[in-house]
Amino acid sequence: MHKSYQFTHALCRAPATSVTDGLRATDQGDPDPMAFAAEHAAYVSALRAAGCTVTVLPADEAFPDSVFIEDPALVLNGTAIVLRPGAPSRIGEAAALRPSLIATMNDVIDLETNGFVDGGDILCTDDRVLLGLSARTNQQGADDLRPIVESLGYSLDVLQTPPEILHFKTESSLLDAETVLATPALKSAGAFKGLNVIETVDGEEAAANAIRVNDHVFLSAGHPQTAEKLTAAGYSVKVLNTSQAALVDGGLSCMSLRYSV
Ligand code: CIR
Repeated sequence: MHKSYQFTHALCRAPATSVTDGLRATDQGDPDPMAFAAEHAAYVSALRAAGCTVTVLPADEAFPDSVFIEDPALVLNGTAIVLRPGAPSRIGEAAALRPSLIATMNDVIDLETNGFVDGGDILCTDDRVLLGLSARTNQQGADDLRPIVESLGYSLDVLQTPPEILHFKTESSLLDAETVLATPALKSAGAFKGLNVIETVDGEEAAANAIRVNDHVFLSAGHPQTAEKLTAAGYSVKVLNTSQAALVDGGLSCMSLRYSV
């Protein structure tokens, strides 16, 4: 059992109509809530088709970015760690999510810190947690997360995400127990020691926010050469539309917490 990509369950949150106020680095227009809902429903269907029992929490209008449920929590071995998101408008998402984590996970641990950690900055293998420092995740958060991660049987590597990248996993994802998909920029930052790296094709950097779910790699649409590269490497690629999420800097990994109980 590869706990880093084999999952029985996933937890999602329906997009709020307030997602039109979602954070973004560059404004390319607001997402359309109806189109986002359809995109999200297709994503949930794909998780179910890949073998996950999916719980979809109701939209939380108080938090425009709450569809990106990966950021306020991390799940390791069925234990949820309630994180402390680094964007002021998102910090309250952790407390809002906590009761649902208690209802669904084996155990819940609170990250007690004055620092910050976003789940989007964390990539897990079967026994390693790679944490990228970013505008959302700082050293204090990393230091306070360390004992929790180690108590759950993982090592923690703290890395520096290049400043132009929102989250560590904006530009990387796990493909199997030893292999990641990453942009050349993140690879050359030296983040993936001990792992094989497949690079996204030039111009297709946004493909790096993929997810491996059981037998499939979910890849966002519009990246045909990277899809071909992954198929040639033996992965079963499932292409999903993420055009609405992309307008607010979100992608495939951000929209679920994948876990096994
Ligand atoms: C944000 O800026 O926080 C959201 N608009 C996007 C979060 C994407 N999450 C992720 O990469 N894990």
